[in-house]
Amino acid sequence: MEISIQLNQENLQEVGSRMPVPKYTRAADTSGIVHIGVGGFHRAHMAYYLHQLKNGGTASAWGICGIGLREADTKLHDIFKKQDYLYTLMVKHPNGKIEPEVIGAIVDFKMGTDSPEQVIARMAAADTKIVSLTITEGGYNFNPNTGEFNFDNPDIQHELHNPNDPKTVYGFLTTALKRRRDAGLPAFTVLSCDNIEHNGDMVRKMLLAFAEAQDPDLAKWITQEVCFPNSMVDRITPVTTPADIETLAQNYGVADAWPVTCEPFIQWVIEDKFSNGRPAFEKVGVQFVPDVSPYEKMKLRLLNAGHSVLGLLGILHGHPTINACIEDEVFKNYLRAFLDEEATPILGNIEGIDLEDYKNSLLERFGNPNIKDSVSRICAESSAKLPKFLIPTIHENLATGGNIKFATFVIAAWCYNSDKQVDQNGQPIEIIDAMQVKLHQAAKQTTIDPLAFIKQESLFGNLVKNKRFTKLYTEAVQKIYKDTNIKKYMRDMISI
Ligand code: CS2
Repeated sequence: MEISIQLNQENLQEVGSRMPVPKYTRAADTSGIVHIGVGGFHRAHMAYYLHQLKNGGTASAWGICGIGLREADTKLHDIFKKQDYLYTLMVKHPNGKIEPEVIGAIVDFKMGTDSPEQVIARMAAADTKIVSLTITEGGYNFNPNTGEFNFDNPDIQHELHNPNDPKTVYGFLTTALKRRRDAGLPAFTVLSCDNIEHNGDMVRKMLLAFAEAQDPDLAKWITQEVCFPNSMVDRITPVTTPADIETLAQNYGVADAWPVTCEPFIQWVIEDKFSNGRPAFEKVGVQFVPDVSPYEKMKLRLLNAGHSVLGLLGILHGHPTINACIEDEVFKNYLRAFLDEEATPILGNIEGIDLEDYKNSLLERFGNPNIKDSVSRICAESSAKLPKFLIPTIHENLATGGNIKFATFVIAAWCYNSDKQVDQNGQPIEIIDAMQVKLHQAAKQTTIDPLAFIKQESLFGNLVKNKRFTKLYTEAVQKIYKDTNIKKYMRDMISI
């Protein structure tokens, strides 16, 4: 392949001879959507849907202004700016085929840490109609046990009293909404795209708790004017690796410092409640429904929980990726047994969905050998994920007398990983988790008190009081602490 061309607006035509590029005109001032948290997922999902819509000739007035609220977002901001906010999406098919395409839906990017004012101004601008979020499960600032807003966070305390120097999404949203109200502008929609059941209701409840404490009149206005649709989002988006950047340069001659890779599958189900208009996303396959709850629950309790089952057991066993887990018959059958015996019974009937087909397709997606989704991505921030993905399933099965052994064993593995931080071959496991220190402190008491890890009430609620659970859990941790060759225990549990 000839010398690589730098991906940017000026070179777009030339890049277009090597891969598909946007067919539409891009302008920084067409940003009806302001998006907080421009990770790989947003770029593979919402930005891609908008890109398709714009390519089809509709939505020309819509664009996305990305926002970073953490210092860590500076790296993307700097790279992105040099590329005029263009990036390559590399769709990776199971047969090895890669389909790269340049996405142009993001037309601007601002850092809240550099200048809160420019972010507030953008959100408060007359043409902003939607503020969407992918701030991760941990970004919502709630206590997982009580479900209430966490006022102890020092950033929250700061912005509560300094509305013009916001730090978190809540400070930015309230200050921008206040400006809109004072200027007589309509409110924007707050659209959560995170993996949380009732994600719209959740952000609404948290934002109102914050606004109530800051400015009760504003809270009233928000209650009346702002829509918070619930949505279910889905597309597996692994972490970009140096090999992906290399593939793009070598095979396609395009220099992109931060491409995004993803699976072919994509899904978005949203409640059609918008305060101030929306793009016609239904034209590109987005489903608008009156109630998204059954879809959310299905996805979180099957796909996301399934990921955590494979990730937490796989990392201890030494499997590097989710597809390596699926290639291992014991892991694959264990996952299927968890899905069939523990997750499915609590889902009930979901209208229009065949759960058998859904689970079969999940196993295929997880097994995509070209995706190489690392178990470390899945295990990252387990303390924010498991209270949403897996622990409620245990609670619900305990209440109905359902099976809990597969999920319980996963919790025991999580405890062991948090304590020892090595896999069964003695290789270090890097724990990436905002609660890493607390998890480690609790887990390392296990040999003295087998239930020490479960006593973390903010994660497990009152699980420690349930005898059926504690008996199974104690047996599971004792087994793992005795011998980390978990595969033999897993094999016994699925009897193959
Ligand atoms: C994963 C998700 O973070 C996780 O643990 O389960 O990122 C998952 O890949 C996406 O939700 C897929 O839509």
